[in-house]
Amino acid sequence: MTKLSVLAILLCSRAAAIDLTGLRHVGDIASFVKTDAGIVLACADGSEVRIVVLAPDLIRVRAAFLHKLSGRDHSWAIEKTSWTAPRWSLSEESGALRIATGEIELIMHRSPLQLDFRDPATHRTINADQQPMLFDPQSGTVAAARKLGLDEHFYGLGEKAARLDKRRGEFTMWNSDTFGYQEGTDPIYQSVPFYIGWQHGAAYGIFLDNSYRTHFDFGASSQEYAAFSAEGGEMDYYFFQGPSIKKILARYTELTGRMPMPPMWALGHQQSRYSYYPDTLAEEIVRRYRQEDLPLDALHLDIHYMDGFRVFTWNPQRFPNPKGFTDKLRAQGVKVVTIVDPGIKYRDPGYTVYEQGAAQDFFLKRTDGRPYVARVWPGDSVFVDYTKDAAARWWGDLHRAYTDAGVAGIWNDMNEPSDFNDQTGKSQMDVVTYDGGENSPYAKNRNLFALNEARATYEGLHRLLPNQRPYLITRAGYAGIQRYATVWTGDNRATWEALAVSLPMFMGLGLSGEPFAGADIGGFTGRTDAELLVRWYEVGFLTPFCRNHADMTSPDHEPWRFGKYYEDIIRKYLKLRYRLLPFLYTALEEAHRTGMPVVRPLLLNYQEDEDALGIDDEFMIGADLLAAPILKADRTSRPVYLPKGLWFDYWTGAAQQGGRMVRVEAPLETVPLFVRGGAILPTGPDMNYVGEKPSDPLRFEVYPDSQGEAFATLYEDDGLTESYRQGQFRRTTVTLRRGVIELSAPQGSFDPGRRTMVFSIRRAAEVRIPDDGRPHRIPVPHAAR
Ligand code: MIG
Repeated sequence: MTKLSVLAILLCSRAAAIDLTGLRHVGDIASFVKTDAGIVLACADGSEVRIVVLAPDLIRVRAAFLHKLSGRDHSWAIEKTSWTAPRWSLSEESGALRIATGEIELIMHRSPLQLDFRDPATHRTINADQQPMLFDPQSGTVAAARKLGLDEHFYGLGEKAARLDKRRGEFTMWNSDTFGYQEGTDPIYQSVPFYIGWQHGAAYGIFLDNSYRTHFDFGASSQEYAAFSAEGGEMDYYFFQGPSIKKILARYTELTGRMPMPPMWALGHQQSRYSYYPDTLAEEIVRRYRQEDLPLDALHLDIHYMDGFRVFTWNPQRFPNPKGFTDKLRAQGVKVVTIVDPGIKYRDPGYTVYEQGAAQDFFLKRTDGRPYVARVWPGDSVFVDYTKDAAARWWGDLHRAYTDAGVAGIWNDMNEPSDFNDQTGKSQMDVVTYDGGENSPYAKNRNLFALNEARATYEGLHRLLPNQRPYLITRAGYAGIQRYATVWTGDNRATWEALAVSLPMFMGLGLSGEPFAGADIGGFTGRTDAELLVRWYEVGFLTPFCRNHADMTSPDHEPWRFGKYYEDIIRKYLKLRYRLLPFLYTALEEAHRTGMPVVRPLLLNYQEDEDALGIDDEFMIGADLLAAPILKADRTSRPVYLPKGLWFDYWTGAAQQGGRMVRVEAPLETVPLFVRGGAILPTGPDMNYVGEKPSDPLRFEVYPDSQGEAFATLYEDDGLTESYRQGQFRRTTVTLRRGVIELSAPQGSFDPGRRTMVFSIRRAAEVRIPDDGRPHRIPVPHAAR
């Protein structure tokens, strides 16, 4: 490649800063009408702005320019559409209207029309328009520019190959198949136009619910404003008042939905490659796992299991007996996940999937009525219009081909949708989506394609396997994807840089409502080496999705490929993951119930700590475990920032005070891990797959804080069915106070069976009691100090 073409590629992958010049400002407020839940502003230029108060800390702003808002108010992202309006008031001031809830004061300046979100107690601005909203009647662009604080920082935006703090960055949302992406490649697979602004310890959130190509500029083009824009559709955003990020996340996930509990085995270790076939080779991989005493819960079949890449088929030579194959694996505790791409082979005589879909008019078409024929693995292919209910249902039901064969999970790839003919989408702009009768343009629906595919798949799996939790993993998505699918970060590289950027990617996803994520361990494309693979596992053993995967042309990198020395270290971490499952599963249930992510930036747990703001080479699991992995070659120590409070080195048990940087030794076999003083980690026995053994003994590792106190909850359920929604779970709380451990009577009706509970208190002797479902007070022999 010439230097010039390398430069051209770099330039292309840079998002364009938002240029506000040439855009028109919305007109002044001419009149207004109060409604039940807000007000409608009629502007001098015919524009309409509708303000809706949804909750004391949540206000929606919708605007159409030069005309009124359209009647249909629908978004595929939104789960909760009906809110009970909180107490709020409307008043008129000189030159402005004022809405006040208990938590937000919104000043609407009349001329020019600018919105100013304030704290009702202090009347200080939280976030405000820097100029009136903007639009371009020709191109359809809509935009807003907000005053940029000198000390303002930005987080979120879902899956971005960028650092955690996005200040001075510029980002685009346009679902894209970005093989081998690197830090700075933008956009990539998913679009989640939601961000959190932080200033002086206080946070607010903005969700621009517009699925057109959107742009975010956090001070890249101006030191005066942060801007967001969309290349079409309405201005439609939600303003979330914090000041706590956790509170914003709780509201955001109330609005767009939370992750349902996946089966517990989804937390197990998974193995993939492009591709394992035939069946005997796949079986050999599993046999090797068991022989090597390495944990494994799932094996992924990539595209070569299919007959000519036709989705919902099996290659009769490679997998002559799919059910027999999945049974064989299941007997060893291994579940099979099959890849399902959206491209359906076009005009393929005898391929019933194509024939049925064509006969029922289920495929996407262009405005002139011709089918949209894309080029993907099967060659010429068509895509389903998942916004048609009947088509979505048909697609979901097609998964019988897998569930009948004992397949336990579905992996949705290529759903940007990727089209080898044109990855930019430019030549697809005339593709029409039904979209509730709107027949909306491709520009609006590309970013929604994967969300609707995932919805159809999730609902289909639910119908096919009633009362079982669907397990679905997707590459692309839009806000709300967490309601249906878990995610992985696509085609990363086998490089240290890719490992390093995966941390802020997980944290950004977590701060955007997507708690179940992971990256291809070892790196997808390129050649990993032993050291990189081991260090990758030292991150991956803690992420909800923990899967080793490799490209077709990449050398094998299963855990044993580099010899015993490295394999032993990987085994150590996989075993630790399985012992930590009670802790990880409890964190996952918290994410399901509250929207708090499993993988967290320090910032989330220590929001007011300015020193934690930009840290994205460390992460926390829930509130209690801090990991500071090695992200560079040849390093055997690193500085670690520990937030204020007492911290225990997980390996040595040594306690030290945080609020400072410490240097920590980290030879290849050691990832620096710290437990927060005051935490209790529930752990279980060694296992090679979820459910191999009962959680017996259940061991609580108690790390007292400087007052000698600690607290934890443990969540358990059957790990497989939907019965947890009917109260069949068990929540146990454990408290250490004044030298006594108090064990609550568990909540919920799930019965884990007889077992022993062990309490091991740092610097004290162990105590064992039977778990008889009753509350207990257990004196600690030598109270920890
Ligand atoms: O362009 O199915 O991200 O995980 O192995 C390759 C083959 C298509 C991309 C996925 C990758 C998968 C691969 N797919």
